[in-house]
Amino acid sequence: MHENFAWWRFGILYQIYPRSFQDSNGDGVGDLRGVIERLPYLRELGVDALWLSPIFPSPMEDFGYDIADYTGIDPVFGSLNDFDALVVAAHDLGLKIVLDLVPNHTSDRHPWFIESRSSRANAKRDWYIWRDPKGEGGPPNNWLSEFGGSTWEFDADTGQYYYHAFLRSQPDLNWRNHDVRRAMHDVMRFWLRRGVDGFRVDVMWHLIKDDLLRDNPPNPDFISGQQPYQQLIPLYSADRPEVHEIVAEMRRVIDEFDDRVLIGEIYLPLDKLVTYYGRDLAGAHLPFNFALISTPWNARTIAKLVGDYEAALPAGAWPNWVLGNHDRQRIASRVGGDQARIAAMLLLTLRGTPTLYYGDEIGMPQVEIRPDQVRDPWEKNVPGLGVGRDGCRTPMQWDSTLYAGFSTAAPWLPLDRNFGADNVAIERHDTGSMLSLYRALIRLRSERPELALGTYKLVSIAEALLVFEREHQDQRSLVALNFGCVSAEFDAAGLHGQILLSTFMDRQGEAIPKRLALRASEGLVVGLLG
Ligand code: TEU
Repeated sequence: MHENFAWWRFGILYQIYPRSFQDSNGDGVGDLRGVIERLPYLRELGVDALWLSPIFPSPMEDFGYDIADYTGIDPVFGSLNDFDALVVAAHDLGLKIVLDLVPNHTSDRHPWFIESRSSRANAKRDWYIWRDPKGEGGPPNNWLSEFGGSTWEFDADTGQYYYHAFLRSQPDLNWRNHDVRRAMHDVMRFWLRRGVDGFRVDVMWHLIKDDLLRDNPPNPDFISGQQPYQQLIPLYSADRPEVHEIVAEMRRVIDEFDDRVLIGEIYLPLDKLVTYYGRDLAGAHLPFNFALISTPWNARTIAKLVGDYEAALPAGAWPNWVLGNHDRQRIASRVGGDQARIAAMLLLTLRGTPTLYYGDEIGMPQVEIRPDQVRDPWEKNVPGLGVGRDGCRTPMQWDSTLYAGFSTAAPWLPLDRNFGADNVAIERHDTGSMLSLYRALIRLRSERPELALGTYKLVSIAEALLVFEREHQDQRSLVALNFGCVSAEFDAAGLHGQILLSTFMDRQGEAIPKRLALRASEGLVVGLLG
């Protein structure tokens, strides 16, 4: 299919954190058979593609982001047969499957690393980043791990340090080594041949490091109380110029197959982020745009963000937007209930592919985790700084039964205490619920091509009211979002049309008057005539 019409442009991605979506075998942890059981729900919701966080064999020290075998399935999730069954069942329903590729690091139990650390002379020694101690001893440079502490771990048996950007049990692969590249390309082909529709590539901007391993400079803006990692600017340890060659090579593997997508997980400022589309757009199709997650929630900053992003995009590059993921605070808790509805309307009416995080469509909150319930290794390494990610990874709330319909056993992470009221079974029958809003937005987006594919134009920002327009082949929609907690008005003189959707689900069909009034925290999509 020609890329201008590719599914990942007009479609909607839905991220599943497999440990927490649906347990089918009563061990309190979600699995692939569980995902299969819930496919009809996803179909009904109206999303187009599922991205699964890692499901490969893993000691689970970072819950699957520490992989011990790239071409298997961890028994906690099922088997390769279950995976094949999932691909068939999803495709039968018209849903695509995107896998998580974690090429930056393996688990320290991966056979490649076990070989690599066995001796300096081992053929796989150079597959990881090994260095002698500096001077009298001590780590080779000052780089810090994202998860706390040094990035260098000393291996007494061979007298050298190895590099790990994350946990010490997650040694980084050496992407300067071409055998590593070839091996990872073969991993990609293995899954692409099995029918997967693409990859989300973990920490894409970390893949290659400075060849001279120069020290990172201190961060002059560091404030005590921030995560220790932020003491330095990761100038030499990430986002190196050579990374683009690696991404382009991955893209060539993707292009060996029809209609597949390459998505990059990249936390960088917009100007750097957009370089990951690659020269001549031969890089990632969608470098994830996480800016909505970190931008202060008000009309002005959001309008500026959208404008800056639109302006930064290279010609022909397709935008995308993300509101949440398994690493960040849930949107419902960050902005509050009614503003989470504004966020939903924004996500699904901006120009670009939206990614939904499981549970956000029912308004799941950041769940409070007691110290004795903490599972996240990052929180365990640097406690008390608020980095814990367990609260956004809690079990999906399906119904009001003992374990929320997620499992027949106590789940691996606690359920939110309000799950009895906030769940799929209840919200499905409530025409004013968050779930009904998401479904209506998704339906509208599929019915109105301007919402999926049209141009974006800022119309006005007045106080807390953001208004923009989307247009495609003479069909236009106006989106008005009230970020404030008082009512607001928009001068609609000369405009004709009707309300297609309110975030409160109650004004559909109203003709628009000369002055369009919005309640506190209300968002509207208006279909314009003429
Ligand atoms: O996440 C990387 C990540 O989210 C952060 O470490 C990020 O670098 C930082 O917040 C930037 O501000 C990916 C996965 O999503 C995460 O779950 C893994 O733990 C991590 O990589 C290691 O694989």
